[in-house]
Amino acid sequence: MTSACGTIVRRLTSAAALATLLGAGTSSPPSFGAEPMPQGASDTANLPPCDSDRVAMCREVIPGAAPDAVVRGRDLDGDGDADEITIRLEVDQIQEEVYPGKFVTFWVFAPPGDGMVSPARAPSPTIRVEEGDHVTIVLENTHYFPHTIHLHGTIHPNDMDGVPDITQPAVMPGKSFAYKFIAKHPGTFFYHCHVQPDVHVLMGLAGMLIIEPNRPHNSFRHLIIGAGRIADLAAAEREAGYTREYSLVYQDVDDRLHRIPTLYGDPRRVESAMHREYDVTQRRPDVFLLNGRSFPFTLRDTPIDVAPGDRVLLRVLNAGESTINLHAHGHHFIITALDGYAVPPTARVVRDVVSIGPAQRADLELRPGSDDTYASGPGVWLMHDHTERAATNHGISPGGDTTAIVYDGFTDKDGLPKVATSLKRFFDPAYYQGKVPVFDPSIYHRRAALREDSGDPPFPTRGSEGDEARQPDDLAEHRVVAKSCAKPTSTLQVRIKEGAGAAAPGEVYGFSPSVIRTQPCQTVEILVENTDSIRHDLMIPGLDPMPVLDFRGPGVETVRFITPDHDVTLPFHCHVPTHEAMGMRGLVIVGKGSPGTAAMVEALEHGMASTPEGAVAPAISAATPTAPRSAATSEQATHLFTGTGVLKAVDPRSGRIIIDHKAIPGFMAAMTMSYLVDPASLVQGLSPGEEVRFTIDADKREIVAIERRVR
Ligand SMILES: [Cu+2]
Repeated sequence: MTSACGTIVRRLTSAAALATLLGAGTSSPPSFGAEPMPQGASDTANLPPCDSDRVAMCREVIPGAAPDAVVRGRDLDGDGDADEITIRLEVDQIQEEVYPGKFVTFWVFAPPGDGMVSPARAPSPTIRVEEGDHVTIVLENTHYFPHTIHLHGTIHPNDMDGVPDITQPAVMPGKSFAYKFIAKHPGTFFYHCHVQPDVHVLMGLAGMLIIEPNRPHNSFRHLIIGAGRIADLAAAEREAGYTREYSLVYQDVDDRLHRIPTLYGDPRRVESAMHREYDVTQRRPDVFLLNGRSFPFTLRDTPIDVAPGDRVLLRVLNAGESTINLHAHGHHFIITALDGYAVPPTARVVRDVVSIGPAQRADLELRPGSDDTYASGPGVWLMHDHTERAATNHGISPGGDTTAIVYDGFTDKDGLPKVATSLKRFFDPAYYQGKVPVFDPSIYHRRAALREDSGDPPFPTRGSEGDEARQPDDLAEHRVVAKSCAKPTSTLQVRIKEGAGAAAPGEVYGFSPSVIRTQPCQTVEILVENTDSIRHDLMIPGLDPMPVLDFRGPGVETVRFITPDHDVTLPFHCHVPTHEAMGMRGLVIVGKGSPGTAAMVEALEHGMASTPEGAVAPAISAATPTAPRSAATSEQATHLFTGTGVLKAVDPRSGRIIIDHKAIPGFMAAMTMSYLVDPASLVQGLSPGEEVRFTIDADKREIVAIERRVR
């Protein structure tokens, strides 16, 4: 990663990690006779990006992901496309706003992030490979629990089945494992974690796996973040006459389970609460998702865009625990495949409701148009699970996994379908908190107080437990508090360990030592030994320029920086999600440090968070129960900062941008960051490469205004 002023040092790949990637590592037995990679291919991060002319030895560019997240290897069958596909997946804990005001914590598989930026989102990415491909999925377990990947429905070797204890041990925190298989039968499949699946699958460690039939010159993207529209149809789909294709992943959430990881900071407490106290037989789903979102966000994220005459392939996976009964208004589905195997053309049935049980897949064909048989004509047509509770958000309608079939020309400037009245009230969090009357009160023709009723209602109600508040993210802890001094006068060299091999009792990952004492105006060189086969991302965010060292171990790399010219205490942490909470935090003490430093050191050594008065706030700690953001917070004065930068990626679906921004005085050093833009419609029309000026609300941690810069 580079930034405008080059302050971020990013080390990409260590020799040991590379050996693993190339199949020579000790973490897994090679299950097919891969020949050694050609010379000069040793650093995958330096491979060129894939383009249509270059079929082999290249890397796919995924905004926000490390350059070696998806690597295409050699063309083994000589038909003009790459047949060695290596995909790296970490396990991230993330929080997503699934409908207005509702934040849900997920565990997802995601490609490694690029420093400050992470491409992780719910659901786990859709993986696509070609029949005959030699596929390597490297699971780098960056999480604090053991995990595996089970390839559901595919033909693969027994020792690649990913079932802990039965076929192999689970992949421990800080370890990696390469799942290798040759893709056989083409179709729509499923991959998921098989450790404690009653919890891990439902937390989000599940995604769609598509095996495309083998065709010449069949190049396509191998990872679709967040599932959804598949823009680049593979050869066999084009051959079959399809013009558009969608990956649709349905999930249902019992939010009581998803709240647990944010309630407890100690992994032993999380284990006990999730795996022994939470009882899946008493499960009560209340959030229903299509591609990680509920209505109305589904309309923005996964509308089924069609045109008359299209033939649309919907690949549907039920990654939840309840059967879905998928229904389209005005259209009939033709069921072309079930569980990855084709329904013979003579046996195909047409349905307006398709029931899909947990883990099942159905390939459905839509024939938009106006033919009196399959389609009723252009417009905006609802498509939803006809299990009525699944069309609600915690019992308030409309919500859930509802989306719409939207004909071309029926999308508004704000990216939402053109509808008969307005969707505005559904974007107000108050609506789904039950604070807004469903019908306009003026229809009752009276303004008097409600008449008295008596007793408790004889029906189940929504319950009084508060919705999960948005977790504070780490932006606030990344504010610049000191500048490096201009003329260093001395030098200090320190060696530290990071990772599972440096964890203190009760922690999963750690730094050892975690307190580094320096002097003002000193050049500091920290030799960092990463004990793990995953990446750690050491960061000292309070210092400008910000020192960063992100590399995959095991191995040793160095980060250099110059301390400020005054006494100050600079907390540092690992920026990989959850690692800070699981023990990877420390302090650089310059001179005597900030007031209250002794208490911070004390807290660090006893695994407690502390924010002494006058000291730099230490990063959010595991031991701090997360207080819900009170209503008062939003009433306080907002803190607005203005910045400029160049757009690296724009996702109008979710209203997220990745921006390489210059220093934002008083707020943050120059760096590449991913931000939500609110409202999402502000990103309409912006594209990567454009220079923009933006205003960020430091409390909401969202960009609230953005405009193109006139050069
Ligand atoms: Cu880490």
